[in-house]
Amino acid sequence: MINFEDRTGPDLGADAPSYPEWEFPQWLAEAKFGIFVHWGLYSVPAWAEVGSGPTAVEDAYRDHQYAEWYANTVRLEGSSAQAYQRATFGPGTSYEDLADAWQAEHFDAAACIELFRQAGAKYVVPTAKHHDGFCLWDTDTTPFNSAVRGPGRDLIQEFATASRNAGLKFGTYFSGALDWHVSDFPAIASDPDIFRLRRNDEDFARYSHQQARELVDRFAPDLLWNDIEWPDAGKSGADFGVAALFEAYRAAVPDGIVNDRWGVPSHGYLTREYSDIGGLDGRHWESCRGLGRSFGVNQNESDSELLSVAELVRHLVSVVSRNGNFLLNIGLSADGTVPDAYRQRLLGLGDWLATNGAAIYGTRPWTGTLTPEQRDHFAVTVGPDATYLSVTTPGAELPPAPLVVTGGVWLGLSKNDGGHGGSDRAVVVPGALAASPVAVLCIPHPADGQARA
Ligand code: FUL
Repeated sequence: MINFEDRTGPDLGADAPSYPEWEFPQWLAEAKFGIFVHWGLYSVPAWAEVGSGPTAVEDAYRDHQYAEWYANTVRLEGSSAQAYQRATFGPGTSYEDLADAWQAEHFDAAACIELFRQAGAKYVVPTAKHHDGFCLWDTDTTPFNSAVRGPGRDLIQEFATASRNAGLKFGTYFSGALDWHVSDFPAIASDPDIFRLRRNDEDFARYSHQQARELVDRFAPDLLWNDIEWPDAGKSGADFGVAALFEAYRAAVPDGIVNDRWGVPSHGYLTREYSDIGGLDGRHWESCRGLGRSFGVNQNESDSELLSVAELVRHLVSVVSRNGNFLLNIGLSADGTVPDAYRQRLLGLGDWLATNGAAIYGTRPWTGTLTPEQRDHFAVTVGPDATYLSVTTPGAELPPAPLVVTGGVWLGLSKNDGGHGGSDRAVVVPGALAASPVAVLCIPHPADGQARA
């Protein structure tokens, strides 16, 4: 998995531009949970392999599990996606021909955002342009966009308006340095290929800059979620560079924020995809993943391959307890609807958050000590008035054995110390917690109002 914070671009020495210091905005620190939306031409085939375990990198791309990578996967000789494309759409039909087959006929942005709001999300980040180069807004830069082809609508405008009407923050995903529409290069077959084969020239840097500026100028996104870095020619101080884009963005959205995938030495916050940041080192980060193993909807994924509601909740509390946000991806069907299996998970998570949201929103991580074993079973978050202990034991809703937590924060709870003694300890006994998908123990802070962690 690529860690983008390690990729800071060419050493430009004295010519390196200066970048703003990013402050993680209060709204995002409090939000904790957002919805990523991957939706595009790839939602028409909605097809990818469903993997069953680790695969060698060189094979992983031919059998890519990300349905949004379909345009690349079909170009890899011998891939099953290529066979599927020929069998389904006929020999000679290209990926880009699918632009006219994508109708989005049942897409109702307000209904879709209302579902995300019910799930408890506080921000929404749809793909404005993924690696296939198809733009979901009415851009002046290319006719390869959803207002001209396929749906005939400015989908990003619809998402932005609906999100803000529902009181949710709105961000945009943008594939900064990978665009298969404007670039004619061999199919990507490995992680190193991504950076070796992408375009880095000035023309392309100008193109990316113009598109990203349109997003900033037209939608003022609260969050700019860039992917696969930026073309190298745009990492200088040129007026079409990242630094100039950041400056314009700062001016347009003073409390906006960027992620870490720009390939320059400036990271708003760190991202992790299907992986986690283990310890607590005070940095803000965001975990993103789909319900299954793909971001784009994948017809080959069955219900049993998706996270259950309990697993979703466990992931959320675990990430939040380690200073992270959770950006849960929902792939929309080509017609613009949310698949039923996803809807069911979203509503289940929303039910849990409606009861237990105090353990999530506006909290900060507990800085006391849990042993590694305790960490396997519990996540602890601290709100203004109480500390929350969520039971995250996989496969079981209750801790397998009594747990003693030390550190003073449990003072208010030490009624049942199970013989362990000590007024600064609480013992949580199996059965003491109610088993809803993930049980939460609320430990009010002492009346003096002092948070204890
Ligand atoms: C990755 C992309 O290649 C995936 O398709 C997806 O968009 C994910 C969030 O970022 O880098």
